[in-house]
Amino acid sequence: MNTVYIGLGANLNDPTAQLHRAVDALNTLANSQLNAVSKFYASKPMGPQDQPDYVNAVARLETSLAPEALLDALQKIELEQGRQRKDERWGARTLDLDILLFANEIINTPRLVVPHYGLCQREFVVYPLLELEPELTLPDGRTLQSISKDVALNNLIPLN
Ligand code: ROI
Repeated sequence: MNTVYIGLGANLNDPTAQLHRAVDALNTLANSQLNAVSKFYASKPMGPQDQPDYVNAVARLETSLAPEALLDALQKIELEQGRQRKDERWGARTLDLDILLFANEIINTPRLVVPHYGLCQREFVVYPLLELEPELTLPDGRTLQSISKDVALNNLIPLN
């Protein structure tokens, strides 16, 4: 089994309900055990500002799925929750599930880059992850603590 962290985000169609549904779906994922979910956080949109605020969270999963099999499963959940893949980059979405970390692996394939490229810049990823894993060290040896010092909270607000 590998420990995996997944970023959850939504800003359309009742984002909090979308995240609850996604947590339910992660709970029933094959060959996997969901064992922690951060608080839900309200966050300001990164990218185009003419879209609603987001709700974000991070989940921790133990899984025996291979990385791309996990990606397939997450994309299936996104589609089941009405995600429409558009050409527009950084637009509003009903649900986004990102593999942030997969064990201590560094993955670079056409479909999957892990650690997730936004992991070290995005307050809505760094702080929920820090809530779950205050002692986390990334595959490159940096600590999440040290990374968080350079990431402004930017109005990130815990909702629960
Ligand atoms: N902004 C916030 N606050 N949260 C997200 O999950 C998020 N996801 C995205 C973009 C459009 C980059 N902005 C976001 O994909």
